[in-house]
Amino acid sequence: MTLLHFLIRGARHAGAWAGPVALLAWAPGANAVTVQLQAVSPSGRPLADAVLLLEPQGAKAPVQPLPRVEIVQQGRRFIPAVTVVPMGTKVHFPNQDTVRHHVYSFSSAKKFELKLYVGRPENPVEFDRAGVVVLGCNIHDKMVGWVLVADTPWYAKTAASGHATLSDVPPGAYVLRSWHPDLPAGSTGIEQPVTVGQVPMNLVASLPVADR
Ligand SMILES: [Cu+2]
Repeated sequence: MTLLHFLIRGARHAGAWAGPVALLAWAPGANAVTVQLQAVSPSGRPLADAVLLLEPQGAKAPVQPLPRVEIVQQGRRFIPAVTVVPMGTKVHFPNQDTVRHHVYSFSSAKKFELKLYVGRPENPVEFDRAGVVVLGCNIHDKMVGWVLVADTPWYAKTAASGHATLSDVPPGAYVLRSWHPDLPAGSTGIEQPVTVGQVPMNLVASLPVADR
């Protein structure tokens, strides 16, 4: 019996048969685990606003767009500065300043512009490709923000302590992709292979950002 046959038989016995073989790994699993992550600089300084993605090395897992996400313009800033969303999410860009903004991105993952506006633009922007989207404003050069578009359901942004938690991660082989705004422009993050087992685990992502 091949390994594949063994896996299918095992899944059938467990009542987890979910259709195509490629989706087997993502059938709801009782043995999914919690993964605790911390992002740090080379000297060990905790990094806030890092984005950590666990990307399956095999078949992709389906992602569910989030229903309501906003990136506010306030005080001539994007708030939050870093946003991570699953692919397909529509993001609103309400301007709460009295000055007009002209939000745009030239990034390959999403090119768009919201021409000079105040208040709430009628239409949200759909982020339909995975990658790093850099936000700017045509009027205010110093305004910068980032949208990380995830092609995996296991994504998180670190808190001030550098920590983040991913829940319900099925055991398997992954790439941990770690990104932070202080990485060189154009970086899509640092990749490291990771194996998730049957028990909760802790991972540290060391990011080559300059220490301030
Ligand atoms: Cu502006």
